Amino acid sequence: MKKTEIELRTERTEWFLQERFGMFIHWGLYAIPARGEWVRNAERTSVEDYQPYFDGFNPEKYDPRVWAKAAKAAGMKYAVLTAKHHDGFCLFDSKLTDYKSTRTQAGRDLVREFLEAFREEGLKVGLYYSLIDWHHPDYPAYGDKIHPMRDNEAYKRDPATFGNYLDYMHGQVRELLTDYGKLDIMWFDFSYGEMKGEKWRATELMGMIRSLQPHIIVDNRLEASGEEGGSIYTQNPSFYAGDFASPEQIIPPSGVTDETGASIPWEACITLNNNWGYSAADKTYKSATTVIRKLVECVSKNGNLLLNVGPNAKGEIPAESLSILAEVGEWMARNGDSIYGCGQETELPKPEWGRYTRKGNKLYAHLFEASVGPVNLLGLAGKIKSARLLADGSELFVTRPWNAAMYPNDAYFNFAQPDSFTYPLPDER
Ligand code: FUL
Repeated sequence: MKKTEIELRTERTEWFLQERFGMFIHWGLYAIPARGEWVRNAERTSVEDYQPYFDGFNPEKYDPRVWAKAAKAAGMKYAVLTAKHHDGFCLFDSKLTDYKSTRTQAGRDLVREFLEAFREEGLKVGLYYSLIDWHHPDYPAYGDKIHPMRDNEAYKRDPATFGNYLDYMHGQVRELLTDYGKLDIMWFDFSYGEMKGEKWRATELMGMIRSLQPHIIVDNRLEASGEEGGSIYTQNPSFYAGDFASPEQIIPPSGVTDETGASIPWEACITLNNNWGYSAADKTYKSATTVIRKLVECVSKNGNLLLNVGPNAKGEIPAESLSILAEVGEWMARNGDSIYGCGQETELPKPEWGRYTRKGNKLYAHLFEASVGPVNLLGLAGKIKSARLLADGSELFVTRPWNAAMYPNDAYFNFAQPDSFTYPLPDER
């Protein structure tokens, strides 16, 4: 029998739901001005005034093997690089444009090198591709509410020529899916207002993608609009609605579900500071603890975390980011069992001290604070076979509350160190 779209999606996303943690990489010409990836739009820079960044692009320190090692050491299992962001600059050797890294001083196909290096480390690989293109002459007069580039001559042209842009965009996606081996994720960005779905010729595009790389998973932004931040899964099972929802800078309060309440694959993409692209001045880095808690929170709601780094103009991931990743990696090395292959615990009340993640009959308790008293395990009385500290395997003493008569269903333990614990439950429920 022919498989349904939902069944196919379930098959395609199986690895994705296991692996849970990936690296997002925003890199391009905007690393030179170092004021974030929207700089050209935010500062209303003309094509001509942006040209020096193309002319001066020479990331001598670019060694994606270093990036891949940092991602792997952080416990990440996949990575997504911006093959083209909104400024239109291509980090790959597209035959359809000269606005590409191979025509800069770098003279390198940055995407190809990224893919090779990350595959070499055993990571899955994805490419981000911007539907928006501020450089292409036929990228249109639509959408000026979101990116008012009207001062630019290119944006005053007849929108009828938009078809040329769509041919170009489809052609580049074809190149990426044909010339670069097996890709695991295609990450489109983004739809807005009326500009969604068939305005991108999405059915045709998805048809091509599925015929070239049937296993690839695609985000939902060919359809979910920018006003929604791509956050809202459209609940439309039409096949270009994508394989996973892509909430941005937010972890949805109760995960992402379809109209029946069933969990839908989702991935929160979150920055390490306040920018996607490199920003020299932005030092608002999250602590490793914050990052770990966000990861735990995502998994506790059946989601993934795609954590962003913005390499600089030389091609280096900022030192601040590297040190956070290293710290996250130390935690993952000890506690990764509570992340990989884990998902939501659906039956117990949400604990007041942190979060649960769950894998089969194992329940992982993530304490977000040092306990100064009993750690209450609501609803777990009589259900815990054994409890152990995940980091070193030592046993934890679980008992009934002193006022057990008042709380017949609950258990608790006393412990002073926040970390992850594992509780194998008596049987698979
Ligand atoms: C947004 C883009 O506009 C940002 O620059 C970034 O790429 C983020 C992941 O998606 O919609």
